[in-house]
Amino acid sequence: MSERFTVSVEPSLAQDFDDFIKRKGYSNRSEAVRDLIRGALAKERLSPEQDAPCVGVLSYMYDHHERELSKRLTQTHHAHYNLTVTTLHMHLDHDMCVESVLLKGNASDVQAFAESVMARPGIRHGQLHRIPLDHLADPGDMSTHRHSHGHGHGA
Ligand code: NI
Repeated sequence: MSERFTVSVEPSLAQDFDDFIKRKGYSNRSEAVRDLIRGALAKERLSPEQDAPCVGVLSYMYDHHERELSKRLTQTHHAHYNLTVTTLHMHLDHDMCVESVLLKGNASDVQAFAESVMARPGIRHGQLHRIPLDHLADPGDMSTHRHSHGHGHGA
């Protein structure tokens, strides 16, 4: 079931929005508005104040010949086994690797872990995407993340 509501905006804003919809490829205004609402709500849920449970997708590129880096990355992942669900590794060529790490935990823990990886020397193009889980029927099922948040990261 959908709920309908009417929004009034000035003509120039409506024109800008319609141009945006065309550029992004939305089929209609409703779909675009739904995405914008979801985006705004998700941003708030992922804020430090609300710190919702979330899944995170962290990806980055690195040179596996940097031996210390590979070793330390593995150590970091093991130290946070409660956050890291799985890692996909792609050998791009003789030197470079791309990894995509699926994370599950509270928004702030996922963010802190991702930042500690992305800030490491040798890590390139690091990026984190987080999706809040509170729309799920059972958002509290954090099977890989049993402890409460707000602690240090010494697991
Ligand atoms: Ni590789």
